Amino acid sequence: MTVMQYPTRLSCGSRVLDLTRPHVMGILNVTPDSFSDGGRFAARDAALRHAAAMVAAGATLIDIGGESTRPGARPVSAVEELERVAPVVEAVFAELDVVISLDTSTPAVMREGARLGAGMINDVRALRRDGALETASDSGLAVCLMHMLGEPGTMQQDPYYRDVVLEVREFLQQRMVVCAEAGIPAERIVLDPGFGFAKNLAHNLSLFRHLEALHDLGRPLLVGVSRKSMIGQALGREVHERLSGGLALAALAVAKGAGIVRVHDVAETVDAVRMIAAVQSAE
Ligand code: 9MG
Repeated sequence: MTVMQYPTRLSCGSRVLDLTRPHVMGILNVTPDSFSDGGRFAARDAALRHAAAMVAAGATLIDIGGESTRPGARPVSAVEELERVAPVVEAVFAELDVVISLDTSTPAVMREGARLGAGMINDVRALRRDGALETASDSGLAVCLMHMLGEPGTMQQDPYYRDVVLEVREFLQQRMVVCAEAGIPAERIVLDPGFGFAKNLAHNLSLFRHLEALHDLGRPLLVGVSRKSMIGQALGREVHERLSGGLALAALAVAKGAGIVRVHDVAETVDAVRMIAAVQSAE
């Protein structure tokens, strides 16, 4: 089992994450197909109830996103994205003791989300949209930089790597350099290899097997594999049948030293992570 040597705290706005133990991040999608029945306030309240249930189940971060990153998803305007996430960020910050992670690449959403209480920016584009670096820098928040080639709409069209582990590592290292130049120090950064983003099954499996190769970048790792197609492809399972595969991968990620796992099924994942902690703290 892997014991990591990271700093023990990650400052996330007004809240702090204790990095001496692994964390479970609950996914809260606020796209129209998730909580839209019954109007704006009903949608906000339903999202808040779901967030509260995930926190009660042990999530210490909630990742709130208003733009789907699935292949082929319709792009949304900054205004639309903000209308979806802002009320939910505000309500979760007011009601729940949890770190709010904002799943966005959009500077206007980062700025307003930070004002409303978000503690982390989770950007699948690793701050490559115009203005994102400067906005994230000014926010003072923690930032999760994820690896992806291209855009979500087209990223799965024949992705190619000579050496996926090396290239993902180089990409993340390079983004850390760019971040440092923009005033985002390493202490604010979390790194994510981006499972399922511009990667086929062989890439995903190889990257997972060699996850430890990212540790010497010196930052906590976030792993998101919950219900993803790599599980479907490896096991021949539909989306609703991927819990066991997802739990196995979440447990393996934590055993390999990941600091945060991003999941839909919080209660089950928290049990798996706690079980690993129990073994790791034994004599
Ligand atoms: C938004 N989102 C979807 N999948 C993700 C993953 O694997 N990592 C991060 N950081 N964000 C993700």
